[in-house]
Amino acid sequence: MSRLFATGLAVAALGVLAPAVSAQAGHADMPGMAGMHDSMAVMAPLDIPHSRMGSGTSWVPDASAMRHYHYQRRSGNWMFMGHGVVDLYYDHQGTSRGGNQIGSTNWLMGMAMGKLGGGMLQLDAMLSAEPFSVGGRGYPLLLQSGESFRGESLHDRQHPHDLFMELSASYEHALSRNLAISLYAAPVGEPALGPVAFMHRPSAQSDPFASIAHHWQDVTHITFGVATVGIYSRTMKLEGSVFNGREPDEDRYDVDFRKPDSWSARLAVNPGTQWSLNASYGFLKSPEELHADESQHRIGASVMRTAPFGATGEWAAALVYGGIQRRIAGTWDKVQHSLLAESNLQLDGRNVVYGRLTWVQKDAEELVVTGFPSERHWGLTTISLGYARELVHFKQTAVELGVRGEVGAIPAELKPTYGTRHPAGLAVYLRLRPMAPSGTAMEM
Ligand SMILES: [Cu+2]
Repeated sequence: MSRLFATGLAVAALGVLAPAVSAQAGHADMPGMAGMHDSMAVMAPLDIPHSRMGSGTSWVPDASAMRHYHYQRRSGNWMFMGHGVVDLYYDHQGTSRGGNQIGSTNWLMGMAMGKLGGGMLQLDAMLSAEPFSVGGRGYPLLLQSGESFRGESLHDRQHPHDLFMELSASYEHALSRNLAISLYAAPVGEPALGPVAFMHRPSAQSDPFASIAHHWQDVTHITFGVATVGIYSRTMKLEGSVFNGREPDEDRYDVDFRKPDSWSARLAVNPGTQWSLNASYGFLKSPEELHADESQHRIGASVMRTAPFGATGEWAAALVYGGIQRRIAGTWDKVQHSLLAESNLQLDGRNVVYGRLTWVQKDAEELVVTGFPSERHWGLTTISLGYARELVHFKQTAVELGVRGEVGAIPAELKPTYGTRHPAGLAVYLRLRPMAPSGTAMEM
């Protein structure tokens, strides 16, 4: 009951956000869009469009449509934007390791951008009601793993996001016509590591659920204590971060500070408006509370493309690699690899089809499978497909009905555990999010 109540609160929050901002600035009408682009061009160094902003300090292709609400004061010095997604789902995951749940995955984000000292100051706050609306044990998702609940490793469940997903401040300033610097400080935020987190990844935007490689690729998007320095041109950005390497604990309402003991570096390249590539490396000191003596090397690389589709549609795709190497009892273990291919096809203003193919190596301990040495590992493959249709929209908010299925292919050794070599799950959901700005991709 409290889960439904929390979902109601999240919907209400989105409902308040939408009319409050969209009443001030018509998102869909062209004069509004043009006005926004002009003033933002003045604000952002090197004329880099705001559509390039991903999660944290990451980049996505410029051509990616931004589903958001915006509001700009007449003075033009400050601009406010709101993003958000609220899903109400019924999730059924098969086998004895699955489960059924009604709940809500959701996040809301407010951003403020202003001119300061010849540069641009940006303040971001991103919140999620998932600690209430999903619950501490997370939602059923076969073959998923990572983080903990009641002191035990979670498996076949996706943990909820923390109440505070991001609280950050960044400042960007041009050094010359072709070069600028950026500074990012966040009590809760994302270091320059890995691909764009899935909430902000154009190819993952319609999927209410995480990939089973989340902990191999983009899990550091909630990090408690991050400082990042970057230098960039119009097409390239090099960044370095120092941060607290410990993942969020199971108390989802607090901010878990520790001293900055980890670091990362990332190179991003945007050659043209439709592409974005990046590669990163990170050293994480003691990321897991349940394995406090272990550290990790993390390597990541991704290629993203967003292109117009038809008159009003958009096709966003991504290929993501993530690898983890653990140091266990003083020696570096084998690298565990993961690979993901993802696609989001917005056919028109109303219909979207999306899919994801994931392959990841997980070990017996991670999956909590008994009868094998803990380091025994397997390659797991899943494919998920989804379709959503916009039923109605009010103000600038779209209400969509969607269905999402996922089926796995696992080695014979795991068959006794799952009872099948093809564990499968299905979810139906109602989704609220800002409307697709039809034609934006064409404008770019
Ligand atoms: Cu996450």
